[in-house]
This record gives sequence, C-alpha cells and structure tokens, in this order.
Amino acid sequence: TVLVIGACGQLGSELTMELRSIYGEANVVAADIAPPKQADLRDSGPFEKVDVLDTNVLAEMYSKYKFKQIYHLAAVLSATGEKNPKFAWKLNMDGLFNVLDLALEHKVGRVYWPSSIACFGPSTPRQNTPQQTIMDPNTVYGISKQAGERWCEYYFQKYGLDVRSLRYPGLIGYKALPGGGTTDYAVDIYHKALEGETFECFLSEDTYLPMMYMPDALKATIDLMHAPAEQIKVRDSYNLSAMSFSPKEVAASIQKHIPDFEIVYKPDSRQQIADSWPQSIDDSAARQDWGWDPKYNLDVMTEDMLVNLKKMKEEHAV
Ligand code: VAH
Repeated sequence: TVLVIGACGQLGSELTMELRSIYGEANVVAADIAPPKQADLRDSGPFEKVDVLDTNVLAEMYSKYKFKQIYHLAAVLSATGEKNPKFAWKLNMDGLFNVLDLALEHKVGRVYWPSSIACFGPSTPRQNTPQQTIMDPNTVYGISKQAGERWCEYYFQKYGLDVRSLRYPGLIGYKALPGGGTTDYAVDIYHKALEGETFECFLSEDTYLPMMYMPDALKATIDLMHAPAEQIKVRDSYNLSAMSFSPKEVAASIQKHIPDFEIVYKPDSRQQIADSWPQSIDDSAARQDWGWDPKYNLDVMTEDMLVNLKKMKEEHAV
C-alpha cells in the first residue's frame, strides 16, 4: 500500500491517480485535510481525513494500512507562506518530521518529499543553477524546503531511511488548480484565455521562471521512486527542469491558438519572490543518475492545455 499525504492538491491529485494506475486503486490511500472535490479522485480509491500535524492519526493510518511507501506532499506554498510565516514553518517542518519519524519507526520502504526551486535565493547563480550552490532562500516556504532537504539527507545518512526528493519548478496542469504559489499565473492564464477574458498577470512580462508540464513532473517522480537505491546519488534533493519561460512568451504561445487573447501586467508582492528564484536550472545530475528526460516544451504544453481545458469546460457545461 502507498499513502499520499496532500492527495487533493495540484500535484497530489494527479500523482494519486497515476499511482493508482500503477499499483491498483485500492492500494493507494489518498490522505488530506479535506475530502477530494474531483470525482475521479474521490471515486477511484480509499480516502482518509489526515492532518499531518496529528501524530495519533498518522499512527492509526499505519496500523490500518501498513503502507510500504509514503508520498508527503502537504505544504503551505510560497505566496501563502508569506502571509502566515509561523504556520507555514510549522506545517512544512513538523509535518515532515512526523512523516520521517513514522517511516523510521515502521520501516516504511520509501518516502518521497518535494522540494522546490524556492530553496534557492537572491545570491544563487540564476542561469543554469547548479545542483550544489549557494542557497539563501528569503521566503518561509523556501527556508522550509532548504531545511527539509537537510533533514531528509540526515535521516538517510544517520538512519538509512530511503527518502527521495525533487526540486520542482513551477508545475502546470489542467486537472487541478494550484494553491498559493508564485507560479500559479501560468495555470490561470489558460483558463482566462479560454473564457475570452483579458488576463491580469501578477508578474512582469519578462519574469523568466523554470516551469514543467504535469505529465513530465509525474514521470520524474515515479522514475525517481522506482530507480534502484544505488542509483540515487543525491540525497538532499535533485534539481529538475524542463523549460523556462516568461508571461510574455506563454501569452504568445496561447495567441497562436486564440489570436485575440489579451494580457495586462500588474505585478504584486509575488514579483519579489519570483525575482529571488533562478531563471534556469542545471538538472544534469538527474539526467545522469536516473535518466531524467523531459518531453514537453511550451508550445506542446499550450496545445495540450487548451485542448483538455476546453473538453473539461464543455463536459461541465453539459
Ligand atoms: C510555488 N508552485 O509557487 C510552487 C513552487 C517553484 C514554485 O514551489 O510556491
């Protein structure tokens, strides 16, 4: 059995469905603070209401399911974290400790925990950011990712826990909305384009950020977790990348399909967060160690996003 904590989030909802297609629906337990809204997630396998800060509930989950793997995705993201710094630190760090300790106590075979390009900061080299480099994150979310990476490596080195991690770029998908991130504009822009609305972008037009289409992110996560342990040389968190683009470029990519789509730029507090992150990532370690090889570029993603969002809107409209 596999436990997915944060299964109703942007990544969690798609990763749970992917894991269910691999391990069988009954063998992947979706856990989150509230039940899933998506019908396919809700109807395809077991759901448990879990607050990752409640160690008693986590212990009950283990005795009920005896899971062999845990994907711990529950966290407060960058923009929301800046509004509630202390809670973001508590949820992101105590949640991770609870999962690492549960896994250690019950000898859970493999643990997955996501880091992010947010672990880098203003002094980090912004082009082709190396796997090992300066890290001075200045968001609570980024600090929690930097600290979390150090603790994952510690649990591996000191206790032999097989915990694995990826530094995700911004993730884009059509099945679930993101929650409280700085890269969320890159999902919302597609919805607004299809609704024929002018898109108000909260980042300036030339804000380059590393990004990835959800199918690539899912494949990277599964490939990392299925790789033999001896291939995993990086035990804090692997750099991971597929493309980088700016709001101006994604708008232009959309206009190839929807010529009269319009965008206006109204940078807000998230601009400072984006300006502290890398613009492109060197993910050669992931490529060498476990064969990382992304498939989607901006135009292919745009086509797939618009086709699938249109289909979903027509189905819901019926
Ligand atoms: C965020 N989507 O914006 C997340 C992610 C790299 C960005 O960590 O906070």
